[in-house]
Amino acid sequence: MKLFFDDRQTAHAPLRELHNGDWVPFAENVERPRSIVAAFDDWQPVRDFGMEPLLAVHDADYLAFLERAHREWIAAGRSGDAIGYTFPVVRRRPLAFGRIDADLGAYSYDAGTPIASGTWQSAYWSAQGALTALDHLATSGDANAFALCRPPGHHAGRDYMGGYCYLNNAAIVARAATARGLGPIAILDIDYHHGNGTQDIFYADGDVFFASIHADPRTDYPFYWGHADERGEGAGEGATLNLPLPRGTDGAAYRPALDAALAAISDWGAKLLIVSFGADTHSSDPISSFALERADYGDLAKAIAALGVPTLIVMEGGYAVGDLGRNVAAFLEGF
Ligand code: OKP
Ligand code: ZN
Repeated sequence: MKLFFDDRQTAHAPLRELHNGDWVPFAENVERPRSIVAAFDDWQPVRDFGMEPLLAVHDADYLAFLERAHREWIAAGRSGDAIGYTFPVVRRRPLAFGRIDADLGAYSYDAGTPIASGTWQSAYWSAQGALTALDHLATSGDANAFALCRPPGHHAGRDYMGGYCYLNNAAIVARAATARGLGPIAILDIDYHHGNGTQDIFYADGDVFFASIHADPRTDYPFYWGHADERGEGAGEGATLNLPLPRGTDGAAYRPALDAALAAISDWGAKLLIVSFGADTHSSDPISSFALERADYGDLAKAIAALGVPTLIVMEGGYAVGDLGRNVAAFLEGF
């Protein structure tokens, strides 16, 4: 399987995040991609597909904000990472008056997604890596490809960041694939956390099927999305499938949910599968509470590969940096 990564994805290095009312080291750190890079010998270069595929998913105003936000933070006399503190969740109006603290709140739904000096550069190349992997899949005849996306993407929506995510890599490649006539497309999100940004982008869209297996949002981030009764709306009614599982879920308990998601994807008639893969389902993950083991990842991959559908894997979470590279390798080797 061909693997795609660009070193500019390590420019993003926020120092800390707000966690349970205190400052802690930023969990989505550069040791993550380094651990995954070290687990494989051969990486392919990332190509630049420009802004157009990003604009097919995200608002132009939001992208412009991401690009300038850290410069404005510094211009306002601040140091360190840009983090908002006021979130206009009540009757938000599209006000724009150039105040960095107002913009940080308007374009995010949490305070755990800081913007550092290298954030835009890394998010941009993370998305380009996914697009390069898609291009490879579409032109090589290979059955699968892997984009080491970092920062991750599945919590980012059309005009908001959140959950360590800025650009929704899975959504960007799904739209690009649809534009290339590679559909019908299904996205299978097997990160520990619900992919609320991806779900939101395609919620009323009948062209892309979204299935997610994740920790029950009644106990886990992002709380407000990912409940089993969320099934899509309008033209997208029935094209969203949420399979929440309790804390403590191990490989055996995970498997029926995976089989249900794969059956739904097969029924949908998907011709291209995008997997949002998070290794934060592992028993050793410091911020998550499932109990999958390394050997389980090979089994999941084999079940996914048995669909017989070309598959593009994009990296989402996974924070046990000591195990991360080997866990990702176990998953990819299963294909
Ligand atoms: C991103 B991905 C405070 C809580 C914030 C956010 C979790 C984001 C997970 N530290 N936690 O889905 O792995
Ligand atoms: Zn996650």
